[in-house]
Amino acid sequence: MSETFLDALVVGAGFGGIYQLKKLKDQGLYVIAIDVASDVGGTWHWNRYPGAMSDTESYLYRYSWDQEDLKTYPWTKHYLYQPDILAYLRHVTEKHNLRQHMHFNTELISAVWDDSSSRWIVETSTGVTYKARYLITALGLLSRQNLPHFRGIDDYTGELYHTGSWPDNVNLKGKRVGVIGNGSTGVQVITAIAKDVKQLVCFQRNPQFSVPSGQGPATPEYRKSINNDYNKIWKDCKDSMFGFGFEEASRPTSSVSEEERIAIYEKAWNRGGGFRFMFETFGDITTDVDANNCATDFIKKKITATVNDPEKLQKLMPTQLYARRPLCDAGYYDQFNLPHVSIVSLKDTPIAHFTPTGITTSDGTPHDLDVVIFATGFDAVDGSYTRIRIQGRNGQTLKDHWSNSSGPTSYLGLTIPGFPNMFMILGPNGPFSNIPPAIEIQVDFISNMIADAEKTNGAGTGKGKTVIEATPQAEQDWTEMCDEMSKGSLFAKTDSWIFGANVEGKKRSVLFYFGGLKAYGDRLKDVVGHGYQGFTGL
Ligand code: NA7
Repeated sequence: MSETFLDALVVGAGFGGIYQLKKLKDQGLYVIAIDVASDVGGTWHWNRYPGAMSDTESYLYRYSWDQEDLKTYPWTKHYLYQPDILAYLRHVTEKHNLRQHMHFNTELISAVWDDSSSRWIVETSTGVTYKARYLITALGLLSRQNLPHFRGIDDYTGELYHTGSWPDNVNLKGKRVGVIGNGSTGVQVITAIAKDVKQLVCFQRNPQFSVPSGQGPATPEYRKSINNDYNKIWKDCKDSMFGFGFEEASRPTSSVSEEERIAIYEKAWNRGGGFRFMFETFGDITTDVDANNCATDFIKKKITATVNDPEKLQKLMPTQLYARRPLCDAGYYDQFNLPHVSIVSLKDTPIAHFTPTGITTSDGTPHDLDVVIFATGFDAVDGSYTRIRIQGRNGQTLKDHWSNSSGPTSYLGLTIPGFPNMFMILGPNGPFSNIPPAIEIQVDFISNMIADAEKTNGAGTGKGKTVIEATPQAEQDWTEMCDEMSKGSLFAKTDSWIFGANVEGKKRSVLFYFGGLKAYGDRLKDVVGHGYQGFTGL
């Protein structure tokens, strides 16, 4: 048991935590980052399943602030696989000497605000208590696994994995494998393992739309052109809605002839990229049902042209709007032409129960399986928070605070009244966009705010009493605006983690700010320009 007094504690050593740690170190604060994992990486430490890949293009799935690194750090494909991203994050950690300020295998057990000392008292699994003036949580959007319970699951004697905590050295070769779930993860894992396994049974609740990823080698010429343009690329990225590095279309679907429309879809299909297909072709796919239908007609024809078996085709054919997180793949639908790959529609025959040897569906069919893979996603966004005890003023926990409102709330996706000096990276109602640039915008804001607060206290003295807190009104206004903004989006009309509608018993509510990255960044500048509007203590 020991106590460590800190200026700031960063919780999490993924993309957000690494950058936050660096910023506050550079500002002269005494700061430590902790992580339950044994090393850096966050999401990319845990999600080691076969085929795990970021579908943000390589040149933008990184930090923008190290110019030298941007131009020299090697990448050879248009998208990065999990090992590439992990290697990159380790490299950044080493290059900037951050590891010495990180404590791994350290789980946050509770964080309690102490009014008398104006510090967060953070208990950890190692027995060390941190007493920090600032608490910055970089817990990740997608870190708490969704593990649905099925009857008899404890009796199952085969191997069982969730993709979000994939162990090393899993061998699927020659085995009978079942995969539950077909979101981004399921599509990636199914595509990656299909050829190697003896039998693959895909348990699918709702078919989704997936387009080709366009993964492939990035030529030296391509890399050179990116390098020459990086300043503009990052500016354009942060000035865009979604931050994926392309110009988002504004033209409505109906503004072009049918022939032209098909040509635009076809071009996007051949180029590849889920975000590109959804946001680079037409500006109204996710806001207008007719536009959405035009896009889905096109994708459905592609699925039909790919899948040979009429029964499999019928099961794979989506019936909902194209308004979940867009998916892309490296030949997902093709895998179903392999005779040993089958699909079970859980809409028709739900999982009845597990048995010692596999899964039995409601029609009584036993599926004998050596391995079952849960690609069932995450209790996203607020799920990362409600699993731990974070207690603010007056003994109120974050869980209480959120259960008293219509859902998880925040001011700017960053702070919550009653939880002073606590800042969330990617908290509820932060921007719906490519993650690394959103993280940078938030970390820069938090760091500047802390720097401004420290000016009156003297950095590193550990004696500061600055207490920054969002006002309840600011939280309410932000939440109402996020709610209102989301109503125009078709994403709100489909059930997915983006609205908390994927986990049994979870309240459906808005979890993102849908105004886009630029508007979000502008709003933060505005808040600063108005003397930290919506905050007290500065
Ligand atoms: P997702 O996108 O939430 O997908 C989870 C999948 O698991 C999806 O197909 C779900 O079906 C399915 N699921 C969830 N619960 C069940 C139960 N109880 N029974 C059967 N099937 C179930 O998670 P991912 O990991 O794929 O992706 C999450 C994000 O990570 C992704 O958006 C990227 O940003 C990275 P459903 O469609 O809900 O019917």
